[in-house]
Amino acid sequence: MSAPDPFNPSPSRGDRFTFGLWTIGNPGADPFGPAVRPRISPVEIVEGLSKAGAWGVNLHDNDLIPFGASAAERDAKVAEFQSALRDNNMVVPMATTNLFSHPVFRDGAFTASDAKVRAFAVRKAMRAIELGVELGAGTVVFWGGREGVETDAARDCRDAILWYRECLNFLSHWTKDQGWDLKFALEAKPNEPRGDIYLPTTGHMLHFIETLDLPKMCGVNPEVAHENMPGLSMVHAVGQAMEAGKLFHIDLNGQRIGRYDQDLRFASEDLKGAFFLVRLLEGTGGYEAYQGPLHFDAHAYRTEDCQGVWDFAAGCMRSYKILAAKTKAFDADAEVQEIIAANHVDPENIGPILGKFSLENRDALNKLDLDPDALAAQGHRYERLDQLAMEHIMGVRG
Ligand code: DIG
Ligand code: MN
Ligand code: MN
Repeated sequence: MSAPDPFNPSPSRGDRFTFGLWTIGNPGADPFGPAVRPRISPVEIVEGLSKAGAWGVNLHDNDLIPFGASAAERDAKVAEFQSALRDNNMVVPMATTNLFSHPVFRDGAFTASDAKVRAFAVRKAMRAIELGVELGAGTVVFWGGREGVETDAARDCRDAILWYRECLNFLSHWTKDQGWDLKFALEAKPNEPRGDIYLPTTGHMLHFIETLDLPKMCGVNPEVAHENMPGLSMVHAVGQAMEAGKLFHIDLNGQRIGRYDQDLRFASEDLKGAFFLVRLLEGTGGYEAYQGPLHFDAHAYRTEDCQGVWDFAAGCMRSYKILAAKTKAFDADAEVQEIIAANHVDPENIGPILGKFSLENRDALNKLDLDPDALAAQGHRYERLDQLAMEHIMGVRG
């Protein structure tokens, strides 16, 4: 008989948790060994996630429709999937295209040097977007897993960026021409499976979006593992995306810095990073909360059987909810508020002077009495503040 659960954050539809068919359906193969468990089918995934309290499922086209399937096979698969969604009160918030498995994409998809491959990739994406719309998806993610090189002798990276832009522009205009109000969310990753992947971080994607014909319909889909692999902060990537109004989707998982893309259970590695990420998403620190799907792009350890896969899914959602409660307590903690307030000071209302240049503000700035030695002597009590955060995370302060 297990001990009573001191924290029972059972997930529900209102939490907006989603998983990809490819995550729960991952049979545990890796580059060094074959599948270790049966592949859980899309219908069983819908049923199991609904029971577990998730809100929806996401998919690549080929997670549901085998590559090269006939129109009749496609329609039958879609019909079966749609009835499972209805029967289990589940939705499909996001759809994406597999532009990385088939050997046709061995030299890239939107950035392949062969224009025929780029055309094939765009056409495949169009079919996947049609599938997404049919399933009710509002967001289309683009992860360019093969958009890269092992040798820069292959092509000038400026050609690759130009072709990437052309393909996304074509798809954006086509989507608008279809009358669909969809969001495109671009997902960055620095490498793997390519030696270097173009547009390797969320920051690169945020700039690239501004060079597109229809930047308003494009945002980002940052992934914890992909920002952490090169040692970058997911919190800062997501914060910058939110500040720009471009956090259209998010891939939550766990990752150890400097390793291959582990796609581990959410918060199972960098717990402190997960705490501050959840704080951003929940908006407990003051800014508006993220309203989109909370998607777990992760998979269970290869050691697991099918029950272990469901343990993995429950763990992702449970850890998110536990951290959400902890960030709420942290930001409601009077001592936390006191230390933060003591550092965010502007008794002489200098902010507006810096907020907008004018000759008047220039003169006001020059007149300010600023003593660098007095300012330098100021301590910030971040040791105590971070200890408070850690004690909330460790569960000794609540
Ligand atoms: C990998 O992180 C990628 C693919 O799984 C998928 O295209 C995308 C959607 O979340 N993430
Ligand atoms: Mn990943
Ligand atoms: Mn991802």
